[in-house]
Amino acid sequence: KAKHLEGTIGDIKISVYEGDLTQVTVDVVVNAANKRLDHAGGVALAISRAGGRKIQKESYEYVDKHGTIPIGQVMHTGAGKMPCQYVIHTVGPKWNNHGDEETVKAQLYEALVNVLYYAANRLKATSIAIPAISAGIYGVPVDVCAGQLMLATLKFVQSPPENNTLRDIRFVNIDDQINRTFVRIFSDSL
Ligand code: AR6
Repeated sequence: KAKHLEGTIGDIKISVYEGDLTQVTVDVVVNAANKRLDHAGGVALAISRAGGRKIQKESYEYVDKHGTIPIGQVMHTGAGKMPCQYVIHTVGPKWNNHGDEETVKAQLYEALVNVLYYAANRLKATSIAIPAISAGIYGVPVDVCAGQLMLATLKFVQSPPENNTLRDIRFVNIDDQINRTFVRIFSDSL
């Protein structure tokens, strides 16, 4: 089965591949955070370690000043020592806390829609790398996650903001099985 997928919709390239998000050379890397921006596990810990102390420090300063981040919302920090410029932190839903599958799906969709418009409008980013938000510790089934992230990407590429800068959207998964599921789900639309 394929491990790499690439397609173009309008003038935006979308790709899915296996890799370490902390090593990708893009403008923005997305973090699957919790509402306190406590980067203690999963991809959040990997990003926090790779970037250095600055990322956790800026994150706590933000929460001290503005409070916790609601599910589906976003903020950004610098990227420290990573090759990217910025980290957009978003809070995905937990699979078990809700019981309502449709709510979880809507929240995951909303999270990535917010990430993509924020990257384009606020950060004027040209490229972005995205993990399987909520599909690790938060327990959302990988196919459900991939489906919602695909729908959010389609929403963005079909109605990009005015003067859109974002041309390169990547889904980067460190886990081979998760990556293969993303390739399978995204191949329906790419
Ligand atoms: N590069 C790419 N993907 C990665 C990497 C990496 N370096 N490391 C892990 N993944 P998770 P969540 C994948 O658990 O479910 C944290 O503690 C991993 O295989 O990081 O949204 C936060 O602080 C999985 O597919 O995010 C929150 O408390 C995906 O990243 C909580 O976990 C997401 O898994 C958020 O849980």
